[in-house]
Amino acid sequence: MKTIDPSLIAAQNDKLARHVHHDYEHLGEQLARRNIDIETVRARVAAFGVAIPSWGVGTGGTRFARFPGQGEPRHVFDKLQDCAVIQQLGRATPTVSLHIPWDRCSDWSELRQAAEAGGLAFDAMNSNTFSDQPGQPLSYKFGSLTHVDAAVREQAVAHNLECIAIGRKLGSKALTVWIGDGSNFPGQQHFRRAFDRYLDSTRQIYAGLPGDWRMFLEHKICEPAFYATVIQDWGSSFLAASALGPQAQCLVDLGHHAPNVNIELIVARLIAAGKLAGFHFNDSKYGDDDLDAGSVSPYRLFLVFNELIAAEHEQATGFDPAYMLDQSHNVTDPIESLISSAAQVQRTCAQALLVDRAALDAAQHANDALTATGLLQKAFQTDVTPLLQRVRLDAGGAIDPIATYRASGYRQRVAEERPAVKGGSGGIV
Ligand code: RM4
Ligand code: MN
Ligand code: MN
Repeated sequence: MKTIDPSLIAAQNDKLARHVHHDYEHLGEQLARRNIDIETVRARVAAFGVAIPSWGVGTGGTRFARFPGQGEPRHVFDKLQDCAVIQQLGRATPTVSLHIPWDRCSDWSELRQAAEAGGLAFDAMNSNTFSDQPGQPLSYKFGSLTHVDAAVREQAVAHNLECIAIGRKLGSKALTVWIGDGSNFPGQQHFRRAFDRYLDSTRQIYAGLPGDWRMFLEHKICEPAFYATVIQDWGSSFLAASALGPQAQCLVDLGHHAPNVNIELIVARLIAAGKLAGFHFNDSKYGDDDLDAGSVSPYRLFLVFNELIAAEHEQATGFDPAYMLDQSHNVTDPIESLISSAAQVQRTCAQALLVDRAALDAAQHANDALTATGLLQKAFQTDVTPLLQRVRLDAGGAIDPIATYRASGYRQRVAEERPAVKGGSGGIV
């Protein structure tokens, strides 16, 4: 697999390594004064990983248009190669989350080998019953797992079972189910019956889940159903996950909520119930904008991580969230966006590790709101850049991954090998 020449990474790192060690030492001293051991934080951050969505390495697009970039991946092998570059430089993305049928291929064992060669493994499998594929017998125009016609539901169930079968070949351990089912007009759909049909269909999928797999139910407030969506919020998702059983949990995509919804509170509730599956990280201003994680509201992301690190600290039962990015890159090189977004998520994890949990407990017990909130801000405002740089350097990545990527000429190289294909690989809408 042709990725970046390691000697280029080493040469780029050599220019910066001295400063990184110096800055790291300085940060270590500052943290020591706060009774924080930087080595402990570094080890935890080094173990943190977030999955790359295979669809994220292609240019996304909106409902209006898609403006493809140079060297777009033509198929899943190209996508894996791009993911390998992201991991090689950033060292925060050891896994890839596939989307079927966008990532269909004729030889899954070859794909597994390609992933291993690129230092990657497979995260959750994603099914797609929100669009019709060429040659598909029945349409999902009016729904899939909740369709009024049992034959359409059967087709959608079978597709999900096939995703599990593919995932087993790849070493995946989870299936993410997001459906666009719902209604665009009041009265169009019988709410309770549609939800019952969802339960009936997902029970059949759940029954096909291997014992060591999890099923992630992803909710979304609206789009494509703009009046009512069957699994529109964490409440519906939680009801379904509870009805299905312990292997079913609720996945939180940050963009799938109404503006201003307190997502960290939802996260806390799901943790308490042992039902937090994990995340699709992205950022938004208005809706499911799929902007780069932490690009608009980094403090909101921090508050989510504050809940996660608190749960880890308190050893909450059944707490094992899966982390994935889910973004649509329209105006940037997707590789650059994914490297920097993964680093942003990793940064936020590091910041949340700096919260003085004992002091926060004390402030909460004393009803000292200002001290409590100040403790969160203090952690959030700490510049952990040297720590992230050290983590990358130690793992063989690039201290400055974007600069190294640009210096490598990778995009220009693949542009020559990958001629532009009109209407190529699917993006996010
Ligand atoms: C949806 C949802 C799913 C993603 C699709 C492409 O809005 O976020 O997770 O697979 O977009
Ligand atoms: Mn998502
Ligand atoms: Mn989405």
